[in-house]
Amino acid sequence: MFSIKKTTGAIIAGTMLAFSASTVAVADSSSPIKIPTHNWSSQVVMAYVIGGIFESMGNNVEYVPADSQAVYEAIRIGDITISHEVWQSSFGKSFYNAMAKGGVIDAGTHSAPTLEEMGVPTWVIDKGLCPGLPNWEALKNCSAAFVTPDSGGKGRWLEGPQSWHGDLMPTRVKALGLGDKYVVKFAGGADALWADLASAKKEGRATIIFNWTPNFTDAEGFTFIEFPEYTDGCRTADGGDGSCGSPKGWLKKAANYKFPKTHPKAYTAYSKMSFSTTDIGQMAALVDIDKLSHQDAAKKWLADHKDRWEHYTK
Ligand code: TMO
Repeated sequence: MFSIKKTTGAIIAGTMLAFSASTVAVADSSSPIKIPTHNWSSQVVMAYVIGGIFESMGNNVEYVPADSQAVYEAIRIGDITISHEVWQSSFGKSFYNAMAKGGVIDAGTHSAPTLEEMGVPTWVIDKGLCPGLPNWEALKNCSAAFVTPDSGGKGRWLEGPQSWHGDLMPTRVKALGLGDKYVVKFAGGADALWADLASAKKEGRATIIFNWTPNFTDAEGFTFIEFPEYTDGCRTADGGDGSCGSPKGWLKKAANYKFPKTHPKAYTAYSKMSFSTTDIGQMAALVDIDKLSHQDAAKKWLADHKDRWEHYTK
């Protein structure tokens, strides 16, 4: 529109100044918006998707590999600008702890509901390898079906990397009275979960793994085990005995509190961004099924789904 600098005349300039301070958007800072990357596919692809959206608006971005729990403190102190996949079950506590200290803001919620839970490929149920699933109590009678060479004769729960949510699952196994029958093993990375799904299918072997939705596995048939319902405070970290499942949760977006001031246009777009179960499943599948790199997956997703994001930039 106009800038204060181009305005001549002291009285007009004064009027303009008062007016522009509250109503005319200032340009975004050219300093990079720092976006974290973690260790599961949709998060990394979405980092490049959101970075690509910011770049399309003229912003500079930088990608920072980060631990998925420590990232909230990094955002709080301004080392990282955003976290675009705040999964309630794994990260809700770290997010709210950082918010309570000051410096992190809630920038809204994606439309996708989430679940992060132990489960089985649906064919395990169809084949009757553990009758009574998905009710968790069925596990008491079929641990033998889940024995692996490294599980010491107990049924194995293949958990994700310990960085996601610490001892949540070993604690749950004990709290549910399953400790004599099951042992939790941590996967080195998400790829080890998908490799186990593939080999179990090939071998016709039952397996229990940690998984989540939205994910590429939504399309293939994966059934989450139904544990005793999550309630606020049921986990040991929140004072409970830990004998509960994961929440049917939200997926939020976090930001450093200065982001709306330093990059008002990018922040406005970010605050409007809302990805669906379909969007996020596609982002994961482009890497985990189609084997694209995260960057190429993001480029393809942005090119193929302009209708899903261009309106955020306007
Ligand atoms: C945070 N995660 C989606 C891996 O559960």
